Amino acid sequence: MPKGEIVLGCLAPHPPHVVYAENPEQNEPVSEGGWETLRWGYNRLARKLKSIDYDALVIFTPHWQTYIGTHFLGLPEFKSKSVDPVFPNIFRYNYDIKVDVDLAEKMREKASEHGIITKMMRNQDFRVDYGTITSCHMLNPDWDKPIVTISSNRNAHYYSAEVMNEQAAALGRACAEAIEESGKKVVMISSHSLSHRHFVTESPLPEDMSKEHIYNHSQYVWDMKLVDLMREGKMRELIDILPEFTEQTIAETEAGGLTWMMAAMGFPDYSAEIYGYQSVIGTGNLVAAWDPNSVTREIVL
Ligand code: 2X7
Ligand code: FE2
Repeated sequence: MPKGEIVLGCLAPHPPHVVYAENPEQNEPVSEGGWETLRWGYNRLARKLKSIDYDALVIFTPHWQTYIGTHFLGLPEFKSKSVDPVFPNIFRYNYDIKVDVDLAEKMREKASEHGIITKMMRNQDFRVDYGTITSCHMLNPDWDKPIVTISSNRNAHYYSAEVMNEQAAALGRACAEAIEESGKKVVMISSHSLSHRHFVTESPLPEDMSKEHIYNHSQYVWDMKLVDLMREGKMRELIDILPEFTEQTIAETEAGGLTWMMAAMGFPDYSAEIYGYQSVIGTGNLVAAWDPNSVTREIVL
């Protein structure tokens, strides 16, 4: 059997606003659009994914938080309605998700061998988080590939952002080994925003773009520093300064997703593809991808 490989890594933010703005049939609320810079970037990355041969999407999400170990979805199908607890007015999404349980089990096994506490989620009534649904919907609206969802163990809460970085990197290396042994072609997804200071009052019409703006200049400058490092292919340096970034911008990188994905991909030293950056309720959101194949790698923006 040929070795499995990671064929693409995606940074895929999950404000439910972008799904709301797309008006897919699965989501009950109806919008007049909004957040086009982010959505059009997502649409372009989704088109690239259509041109890539892969077996599964593996996603790490900050909105499935586990405090004892790292958990993996462990049943072939999860079907229910996901309601965002903060934004029930914009996200009530009917989902039917297929899981690559073999791959999930292999990742759990490898993580366990690396000393990480792990568990499979086998509760049929478990509600899949909106982070997973939003990022996967935007990258693959046809939902024609199975996924593996990995929870975020809250090391940053228990210990520090530095410990989070180390633990997430260990999990990333374990997942990369599992992918290699599985023989599968996998797309990795790190689902989160960058800087995360947000508005405390929602505008009467959520998609009123005259109200959407960056919340804090220092946070914006930090986000742009990260984008520069991504463009320059300095991912090891970026991950080294991530604890400081995370603390200063209360960023969603606190969950470990970006570190997990970069460690799994061997800390790329080539340029990331930048697809778009936009504020959603003041948070900084970047759509980006790392393509290990130099023939298909593009300068997008
Ligand atoms: O979870 C989120 C997020 N990360 C950013 C913006 C808005 C809502 O939800
Ligand atoms: Fe979030």
